Amino acid sequence: MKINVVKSVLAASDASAERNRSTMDAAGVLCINMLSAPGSGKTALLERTIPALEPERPCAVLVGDLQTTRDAERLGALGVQVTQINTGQGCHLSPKQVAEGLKTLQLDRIDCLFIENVGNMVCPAVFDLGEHRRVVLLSVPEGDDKVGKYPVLFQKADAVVLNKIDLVGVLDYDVGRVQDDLSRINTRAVFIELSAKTGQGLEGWLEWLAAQRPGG
Ligand SMILES: Nc1nc2c(ncn2[C@@H]2O[C@H](COP(=O)(O)OP(=O)(O)OP(=O)(O)O)[C@@H](O)[C@H]2O)c(=O)[nH]1
Ligand SMILES: [Mg+2]
Repeated sequence: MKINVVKSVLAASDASAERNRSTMDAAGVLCINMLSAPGSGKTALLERTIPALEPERPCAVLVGDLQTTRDAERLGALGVQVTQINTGQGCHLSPKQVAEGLKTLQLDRIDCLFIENVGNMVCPAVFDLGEHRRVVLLSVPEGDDKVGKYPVLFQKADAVVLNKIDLVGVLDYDVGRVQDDLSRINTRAVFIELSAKTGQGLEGWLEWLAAQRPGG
């Protein structure tokens, strides 16, 4: 009897992610995949983070958006290596796109690679890109119900960053509700509150980053 097996798209994708991880391990690069809804402040947080890490920990960024090089222009202004990946209609970055992106970077010149994923709370969650750490951003204007509504995004997070805390009072945001929902989904993730705009809480984020090493 002949049995046809269709191999999982995700299995092929995971193999590609492992190759990316090996490439970065060999270069001693820590890779952080940043995921969130559009506009949560991924680029704004990187604009704060990269100058705080450089030059001791040289950085690069792969940034995914459907169209435009706007984020690459913002991040390139920091003087670091940046490659924009335009996904066209794609709602997430794939490990193959990241592999192509890696070829454009001089990995031997960096310690830390940030991947800014396409803003989307659903699809990016299921794709391992070969990162060492996964950071999920939330932001106050999105509302305090999102962890409960989009649990898959948070399940594999190593850190959950609540951004735009400068707006907590204005928008009656219940941080306790978010932490409550998170405690039911992921007890491992560190929860960091900050404002990429004012810089409030940034030190907690930088301390967490400083403690991360590839493979560690
Ligand atoms: N009030 C406030 N606004 C912020 C903060 N962080 C970012 N913003 C604003 O939020 C908007 C979106 O920020 P981005 O950094 O572009 O968000 P993003 O997650 O990179 O967006 P995409 O790449 O489109 O998914 C910008 O207008 C920022 O100025 C913050 O801490 N407080
Ligand atoms: Mg962005």
